[in-house]
Amino acid sequence: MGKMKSILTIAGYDPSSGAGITGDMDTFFSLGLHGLSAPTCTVIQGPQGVEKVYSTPLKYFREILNTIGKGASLQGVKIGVACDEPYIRETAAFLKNKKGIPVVIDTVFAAKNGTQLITEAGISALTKLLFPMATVVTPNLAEASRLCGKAIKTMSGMKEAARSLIKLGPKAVVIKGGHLKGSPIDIFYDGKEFLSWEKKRIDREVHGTGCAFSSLVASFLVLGYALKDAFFTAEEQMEEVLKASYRIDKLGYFYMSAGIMKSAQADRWQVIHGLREAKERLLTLNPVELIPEVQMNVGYAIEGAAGTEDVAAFPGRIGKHQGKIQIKAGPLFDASSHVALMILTYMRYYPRIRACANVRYDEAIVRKAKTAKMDAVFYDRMKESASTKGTEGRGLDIIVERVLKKAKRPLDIIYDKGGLGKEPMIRLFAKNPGELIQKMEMIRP
Ligand code: PXL
Repeated sequence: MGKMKSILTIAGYDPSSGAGITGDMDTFFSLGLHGLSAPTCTVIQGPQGVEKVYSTPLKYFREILNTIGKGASLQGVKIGVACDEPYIRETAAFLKNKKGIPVVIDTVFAAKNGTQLITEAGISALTKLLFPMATVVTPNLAEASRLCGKAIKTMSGMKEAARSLIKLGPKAVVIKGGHLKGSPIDIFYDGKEFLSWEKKRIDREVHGTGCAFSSLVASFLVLGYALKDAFFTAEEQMEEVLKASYRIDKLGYFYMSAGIMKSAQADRWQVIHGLREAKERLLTLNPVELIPEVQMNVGYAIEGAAGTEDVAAFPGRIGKHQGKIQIKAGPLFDASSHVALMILTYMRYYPRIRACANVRYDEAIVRKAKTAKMDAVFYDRMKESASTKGTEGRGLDIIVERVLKKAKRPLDIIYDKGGLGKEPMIRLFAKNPGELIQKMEMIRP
């Protein structure tokens, strides 16, 4: 793999993984950067907010910086909660030996509930010692107001603040206007031009947004983006991650994670990719003998699927025409309720088994499966009570449920010989579509 780019966050430790170091790591790793950290303090908190703050013994903090400074070649630094003057002095000394790499300072002064996260002496040391070394500083309206000594409430006030903050030494200033009346707008100023980004207002309190934004800016700078591009790209990415924010308890703040968001996106791609490969294999192998009257479908669910929206299949199903397998469209998510419900039911018992296809019933096919040592269990639909027949899709997952519950082991095949007005059917299960197709080849008459 070669050498990985590394970025250091000097910030507070949030045990709930929303803000600070734990949040910053999530951002760094999600963008393919290796994250290192030096905690200035531990902020005791959960989704209900900050309770207490304990600063890191200065000696520990110094030793962490010394060791990291000697051992790792860093490509960027992000600073969050700076805590107090001594930590800022150590940080400034550390940065003196790291000239030329981007330094993003998120001026964190207080938590949402008002708990102070930096001392007055700290604020003054931050601006005097660290602002001149900064590539970007990212105050919100309250922090910019505190730094400029007057309340900022309007866009022209924000611009005036940016002009005065740039004089303190950073190459660029981003003022976050999330609490502006009317549209929330962030502005960027590099001493030459103003840029702005109008944000979408969201109706939830998300913890750690400031940390995530500044980590994104720092990460994009490490990745080689120009200042303006880092600003815009961080804003775009924030919008995405905020949309995917979630709660970790019934009440309290929402959390956000670029890592979780990206892993979900990657999972969905992997599922689509698996089904595309299956589609190619099916077209090549052309197992028309396995297509039932009602046609076939092949479904594949993401890890931890919660509903049919997490299961992909082929819309309009897989049929045959003039001796050839015909796949009309897809794969797509939420494209089949039958196969999807069977997979979701199966996954409640065996979460690793995420693929299913329905196959034409034939005694010879079941015999071949058994000869190949597949575990096939018969379900008698004739014995079904009227109450479970219900709608088509529902019946099938109840079959899966009943058979697995009784079998107490994962099965390759659950089949039935039909019922009133129901075509007999074989349901084939596997970990993934590749394994599913292998099984189809094994049972093909
Ligand atoms: O969101 C500001 C912030 C930053 N860093 C840490 C925090 C908080 C707020 O709680 O705990 C460590």
